Amino acid sequence: MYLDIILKKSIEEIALSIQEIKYLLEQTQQESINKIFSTSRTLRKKYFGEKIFLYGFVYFSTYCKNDCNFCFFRSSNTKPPRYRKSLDEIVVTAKKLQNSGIHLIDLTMGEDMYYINNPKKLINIVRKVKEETGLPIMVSPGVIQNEVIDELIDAGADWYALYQETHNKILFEKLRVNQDYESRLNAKRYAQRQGMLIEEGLLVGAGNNVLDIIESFNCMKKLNVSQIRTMTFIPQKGTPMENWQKTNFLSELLNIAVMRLIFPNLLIPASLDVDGLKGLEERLNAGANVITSIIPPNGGYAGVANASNDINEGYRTVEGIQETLTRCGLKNANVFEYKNWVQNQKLKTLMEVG
Ligand code: SAM
Ligand code: MD0
Ligand code: SF4
Repeated sequence: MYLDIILKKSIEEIALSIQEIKYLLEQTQQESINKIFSTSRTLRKKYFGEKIFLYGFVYFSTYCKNDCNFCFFRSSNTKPPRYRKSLDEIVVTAKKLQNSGIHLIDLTMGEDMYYINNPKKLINIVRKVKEETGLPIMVSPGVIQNEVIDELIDAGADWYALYQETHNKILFEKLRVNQDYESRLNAKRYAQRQGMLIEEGLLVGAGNNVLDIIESFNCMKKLNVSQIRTMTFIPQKGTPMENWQKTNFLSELLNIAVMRLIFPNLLIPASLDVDGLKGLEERLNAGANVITSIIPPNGGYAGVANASNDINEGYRTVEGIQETLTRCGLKNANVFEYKNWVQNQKLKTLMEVG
């Protein structure tokens, strides 16, 4: 059977053709999908054992100058909670997350003019969180100047997360209105050459078709990224895409699994932001090995795709996810294992990108 041949090639880590990847992404029969997921789990196990990495999410400013059509926090939306947390609050939150057992702090903001005009303030947040926690840090500040990237690295940032959403330029312009495709890519490339790890991300259910997705996988390969994600578009109140047809999560799940087949040794998140705790098990079973968007309850912090879902209930916490991990036969990694992975990946990437 064609599917079995493709999966055997994957297990042997032989590169798949475009036709083969397309075939995988187009599967609709549960039996075939289960086989793909099971192969993906086998490859995850080969590289990561039962260990899952955990990322704390600190959305410290929800102000944004951009007007992405898919995003709740786009500048012209009047509905989202707008806040800008103080340095002290951010540090306290990061410590709280650290004590709960996460392995990385993801410091995320909208493209907030306050920080764009005062990059020192952003750099200071990173420096302080690094000093106080010693944890690996990811920054997700949107597109920033090269000089700011340099200083963020100096302050202790390890990762730069910046998602293209699509690698179809026409669709990019529809989603990230008035933003430059190449500048976004170049910011990632620059950060990587300076020694940061980079994360690339795809949005599905907002216009990407199967061929676009395959093109994205190609670009991820060329970019030599270390973490890759797919999130399903969640329609947001008060935005132009508010009434967009809501899709199920099958395409995201298949993407997670197929990304694992193509990039078996990379980090692939299951985001709690898309479908909360209830969606975690299926994302882990599809082959994800990182859980992102762990948010402390009652801190007044928002998520991105699901701004408030499951947060104050305490479901998006290290404690909240344990039952699911156990059910999946998985466990929390420890922070040394994560730091090691990051260190090795930095060396490997620097050698490859020269
Ligand atoms: N403002 C920065 C930026 O855009 O790069 C950092 C925020 S980043 C965490 C926002 C990411 O969340 C987007 O790149 C997108 O992939 C995802 N996202 C935003 N709105 C979403 C939605 N409605 N549904 C699913 N994912 C969404
Ligand atoms: C997440 N809401 O992990 C976060 C966000 C930004 N680096 C990550 C999209 O789902
Ligand atoms: Fe702003 Fe990021 Fe939302 Fe776009 S995705 S509107 S840049 S917060």
